[in-house]
Amino acid sequence: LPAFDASDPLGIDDLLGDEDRAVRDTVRSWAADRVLPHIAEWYENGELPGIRELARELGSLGALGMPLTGYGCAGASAVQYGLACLELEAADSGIRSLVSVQGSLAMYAIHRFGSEEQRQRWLPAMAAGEVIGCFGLTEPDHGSDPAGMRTRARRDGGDWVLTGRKMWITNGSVAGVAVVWARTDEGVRGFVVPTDAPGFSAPEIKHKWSLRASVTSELVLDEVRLPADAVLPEVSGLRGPLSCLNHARYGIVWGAMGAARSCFESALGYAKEREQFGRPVAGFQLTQAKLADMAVELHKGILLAHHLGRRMDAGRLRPEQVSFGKLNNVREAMEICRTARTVLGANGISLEYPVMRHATNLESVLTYEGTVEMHQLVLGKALTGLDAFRG
Ligand code: TGC
Ligand code: FAD
Repeated sequence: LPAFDASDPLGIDDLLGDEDRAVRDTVRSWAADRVLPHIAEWYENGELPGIRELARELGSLGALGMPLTGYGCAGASAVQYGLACLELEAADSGIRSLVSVQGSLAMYAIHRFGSEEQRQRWLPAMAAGEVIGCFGLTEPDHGSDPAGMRTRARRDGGDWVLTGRKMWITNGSVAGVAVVWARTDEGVRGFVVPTDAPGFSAPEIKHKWSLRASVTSELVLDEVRLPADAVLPEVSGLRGPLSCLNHARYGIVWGAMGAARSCFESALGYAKEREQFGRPVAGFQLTQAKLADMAVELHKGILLAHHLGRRMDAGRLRPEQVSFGKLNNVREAMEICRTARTVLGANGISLEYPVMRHATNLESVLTYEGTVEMHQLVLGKALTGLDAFRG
């Protein structure tokens, strides 16, 4: 029998091929080199300095729009994209967010629903990380229920004119292009908005106590005039943005386990070193129970992510299954981080260790891309056939 591997107790590595391992190891070593030495400082300062350089490096790695094909994208498998998300979020959720929004939301929207001209214009530069994208769906008064959005696009001669506000938009202030969803006379439509368009501004949201190493912004659209071909031609209705969300949520299923792995490793290492009552705290049964439970949920979660990845690669992944994964893995990741925090005692609250940073990040991850309650209700509807969203 192979030896027991504390970092892979279920032998999940056996599910990977050589290329999968190469993707995982490349992203892991990039994050170790470019993110981990600085992340505590960035987090403390509430900034992501050098975001444009980081984006270009992520582009060189092929991490932007990774599973998309053509237009400079890597054409990787869904499993490989997932492995990359896990490694990036093991460094920090903010870095995975940058990649999710760029690839799974902004680029995916243009790739799937855009015209050939839109794809040619934006995707190669976005895949290279030369242009950063953002995705504006949420509004100040409409988060979980985007069907109520107020941002409006009206036709004026051959042009579109957009007016409204989007809120909590990742990458907003640094984006060169925004995919903005707006109400029109023909239902909800997506618009590709160059951020230098007159009337567009993206003030950064400050005072966040989560996702501090991530740019989060408001988008203000004040009579932004766009040409007729700014609309994404291939979709109308909420199916457009919600299809993009499936892909970003899928990345989070993996990513959350990265944050959890980092916390587990931190707790295990600490418990073996830290002595109390004359012995390592890892030797106490109560600590071992915590470590065992954390390992069980961590590796179950990774296995679930693999399963969903294989379904996505086979073209058989249903949105309800993505909800299943996001609901479970983010919730369990939070539990793992909180338990890890207790194992580290007072040091658990220090930025010297990654645990509290991951735990506070996961508060956002639990809410964005559909709150935990939305995913419970998606599953509840699938299980019962009854829609509990509206009264
Ligand atoms: P409903 O009536 O059920 O559906 C409307 C239309 O959409 C279709 N649809 C989907 N299509 C693809 N994938 C899905 N997951 C879909 N869910 C629904 C549906 O078939 C229908 O199509 P059609 O053609 O028949 O019209 O919609 P509803 O109004 O009842 O809402 C359902 C609900 C609540 C699940 C949905 O609104 C929802 O998911 N709300 C949560 C909103 C959300 O997740 N926002 C995320 C914003 S982006 C973000 O957070 C980025 S953070 C990124 C980062 O930094 O990492
Ligand atoms: P609300 O919808 O107001 O919900 C408040 C509470 O009520 C939640 O607990 C919710 O689950 C619950 N609730 C609502 N309706 C029901 C119901 N029917 N039944 C039971 N409970 C219900 N959005 C973007 O479009 N693009 C981005 O790039 C983006 N990035 C983000 C980055 C960060 C750091 C954060 C924190 C958010 C980001 N978001 C983004 C917004 C995010 O998607 C929304 O916050 C999320 O969808 C929830 O919306 P809300 O905050 O308005 O909460």
